[in-house]
Amino acid sequence: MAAPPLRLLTAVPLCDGHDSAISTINLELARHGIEVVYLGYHQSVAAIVRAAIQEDVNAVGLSSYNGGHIVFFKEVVGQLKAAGSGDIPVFGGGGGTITPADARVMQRNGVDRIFFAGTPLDRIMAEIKTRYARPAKPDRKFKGDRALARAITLAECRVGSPNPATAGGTLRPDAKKSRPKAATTAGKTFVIGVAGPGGAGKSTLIDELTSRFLQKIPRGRIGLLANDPSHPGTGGAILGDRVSAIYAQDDRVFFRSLATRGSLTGLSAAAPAAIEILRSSGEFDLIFVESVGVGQESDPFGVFHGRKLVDAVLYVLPPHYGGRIQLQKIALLNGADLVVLNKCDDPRAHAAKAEIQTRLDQNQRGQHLHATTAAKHSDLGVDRLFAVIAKLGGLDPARGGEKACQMEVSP
Ligand code: B12
Ligand SMILES: Nc1nc2c(ncn2[C@@H]2O[C@H](COP(=O)(O)OP(=O)(O)OP(=O)(O)O)[C@@H](O)[C@H]2O)c(=O)[nH]1
Ligand SMILES: [Mg+2]
Repeated sequence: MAAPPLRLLTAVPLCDGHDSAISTINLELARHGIEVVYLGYHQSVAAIVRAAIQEDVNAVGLSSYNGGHIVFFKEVVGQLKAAGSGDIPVFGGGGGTITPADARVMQRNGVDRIFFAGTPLDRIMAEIKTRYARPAKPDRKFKGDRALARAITLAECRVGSPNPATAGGTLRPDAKKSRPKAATTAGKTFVIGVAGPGGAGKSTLIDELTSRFLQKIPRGRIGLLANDPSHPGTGGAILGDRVSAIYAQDDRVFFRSLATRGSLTGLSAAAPAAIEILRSSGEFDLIFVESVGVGQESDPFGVFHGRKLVDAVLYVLPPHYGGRIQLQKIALLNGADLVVLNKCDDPRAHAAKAEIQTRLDQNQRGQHLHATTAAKHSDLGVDRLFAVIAKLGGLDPARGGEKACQMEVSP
């Protein structure tokens, strides 16, 4: 099986806001064809370990300037081991705050490599590529989320490695072959595809809906599959949706980032398989699949091909979509099951609401526009949207104390 591209998780530890170094490193990694899942700064050991496992990364890179590196790195190594994922190496840097003497202690504690101040970026990149590249193989020892994560990695390998030479131009043949299959597996998992223009607030909205899920369905699990673009030239990617996923820091959430790797559909070519892996695990009540920021003609979930990949499509628009003509051109407004106007704190939202609802009325499908401000915690619009989703998906109230379906659903 072909070696998949290198996938790394990067983060800055708790009580540390020095993110400038890691931002430079992230960009450089992506420029070298590496997929980087960036978790953000002020991150706990538990959050880093959970993300490393769910993302099935080749290694974890930490950037630490707060002086607590010896203890923190040791704890990450220890918790990875305790979780049965001691095969994931931990490396990092922290400029002059990590001395060679500290690094020796850290290496005795199981840390793989420390890059000191003054190390040229090119040398760091070359070493990372040789040290951490390895083919992904099935491993029966993996359990729980790591087993799911590895199955998704293997699915990504099956649909092909990135090819910078062809990625920018055409839909790759293997991507075509694995175009959305119909959502065939009947069962309790309700899968929602979330599309919309770049920056509309898809990830923020999904995160807020995740918080509602965690509140209302206390014993269920939710899966999040976030597709982000690979760079057409280098094949690298900054998989940045996880940074907005505050509520993913809960064991009842499985979050996996997928790079598009040359697929021009708005989804990774492995997305259908990844959905099926999560569905067939039987663990998830609800799955959100976020597409990359899509254009006017996009149909990432196969709505217009009679082979809908998901159970429902949610289309998110921001108030700054242009005007009536732009609305008319957005094909998915005809096919979406749920349409959301997000960023309703924007003064343009008032006029946008009326304009979009008129556009939806022309479809004669009884589509109702949901108005949300996902950036605001406890937004009533998000509450109502979740209630509609819970009803639509038949989320089982028996799995939770509070009955999701009894929440108010009127707009
Ligand atoms: C820039 C900076 C800031 C900026 C941070 C901006 C930002 N958003 O990151 C600002 C001004 C905000 C800031 C604030 C503070 N800072 Co400051 N800051 C620095 C400074 C000058 C540079 C750090 C840096 O980004 N270097 C650039 C990187 C690219 O180079 P490098 O550090 O040499 O790293 C190399 C390798 O280690 C490697 N690397 C680094 N990380 C990683 C990760 C991976 C995965 C890999 C592969 C490689 C790698 O890359 C480089 C390649 O050569 C350092 C001093 C210094 N000269 O290091 C202090 C320093 C880190 N800060 C310090 C302090 C004390 C603070 C404050 C607490 C000050 C205060 N009292 O408010 C605050 C805390 C802020 C917070 N919230 O955490 C101290 C830390 C002391 C300690 N730990 O013992 C330092 C060392 C300054 C000092 N001498 O006192 N800081
Ligand atoms: N004012 C305002 N900003 C919001 C709202 N929702 C999200 N944002 C901000 O909009 C920016 C983009 O949000 P994301 O959730 O990353 O958007 P996205 O659609 O997932 O973006 P891509 O995945 O890159 O396409 C972030 O800075 C959010 O904080 C909102 O309701 N109001
Ligand atoms: Mg997003």
